[in-house]
Amino acid sequence: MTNDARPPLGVAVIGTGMMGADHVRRIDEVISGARVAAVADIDEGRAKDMAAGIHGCGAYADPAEAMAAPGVDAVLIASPGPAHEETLLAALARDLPVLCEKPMTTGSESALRVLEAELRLGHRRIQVGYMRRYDAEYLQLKALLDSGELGRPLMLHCRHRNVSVHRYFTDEMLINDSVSHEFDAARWLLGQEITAVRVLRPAPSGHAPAGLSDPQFVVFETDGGAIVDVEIFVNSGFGYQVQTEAVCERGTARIGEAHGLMTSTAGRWGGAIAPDFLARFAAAYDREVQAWVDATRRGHVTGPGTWDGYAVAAVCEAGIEAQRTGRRVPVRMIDRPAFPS
Ligand code: ISE
Repeated sequence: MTNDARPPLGVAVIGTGMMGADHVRRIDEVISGARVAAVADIDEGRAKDMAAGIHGCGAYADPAEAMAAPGVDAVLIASPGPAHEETLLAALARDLPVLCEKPMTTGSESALRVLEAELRLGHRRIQVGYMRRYDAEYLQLKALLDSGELGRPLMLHCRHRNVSVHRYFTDEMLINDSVSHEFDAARWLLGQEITAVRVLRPAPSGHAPAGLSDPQFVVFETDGGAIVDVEIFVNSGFGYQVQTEAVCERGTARIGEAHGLMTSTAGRWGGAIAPDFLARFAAAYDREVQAWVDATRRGHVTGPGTWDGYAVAAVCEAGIEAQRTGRRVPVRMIDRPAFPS
């Protein structure tokens, strides 16, 4: 509880699928300083069902109507990626602060249009939902690397494993939906931009759906001379694991080992592996949305922004070309513009 006398931030949540519904619950039940003022979903019935349980919450099929609804001060976008550009541009036209789930948009050209619209507005408005930046272990690793205690980071070894994905999951989605997290996290951890990407593919697992090459091994270079490798395995079958090891000049550091409760019984020892990203990153999502609400109420944007959304989109494009051609593909992106704070 806080003694904050200011009215809560009224949030319009756009998209009430798995992620949107989780954020509605989070704003309604977990975090402070905000309330769900409106929800929008292409399936209006679903929006109505969600709004029914929340005092003073309107339900809409059209995101623009939800953004214009009474009491809306800010927008959380959790609709499918292809719908993001239109909603983001509409939010900027209304000068509303936004937290947008990744991907910011699908493709670097549309990401650039959003970035330029924000630059024209003259102040930052958009935060992109790269929640790993709010995970306690990622924050510890970032602080350690920034402190210089281990010397210069030379390499990151990353593993990203899901239990399973739906059968329509494609090779491109493996880059855009999954490895995009490591693209952002590596840029943030190292404070460097990614310059080239390569993708290697072992013979696919027998559990991979037809047409999907799973697992894959993505290797990328940065402008600071570091190398990052990512094993992406989206049908691992056993749990959700996200791990990173940083190899530095004077030592190494690892996160994501999930040393929670350990039991020893019946001749075995062990713990549990999270089933999915909502469970594994629950605290990170809570911290992310709380930080966004707090910063927004102070009139700031503090998290990853449109430059990060654009840079990751450009790296994803190089990654998809590398997947298709088997070659090392340089990342093509504009120079970073001067951003208003
Ligand atoms: C999903 O879209 C996510 O964002 C998850 O964090 C990631 O682990 C998963 O592979 C993606 O499909």
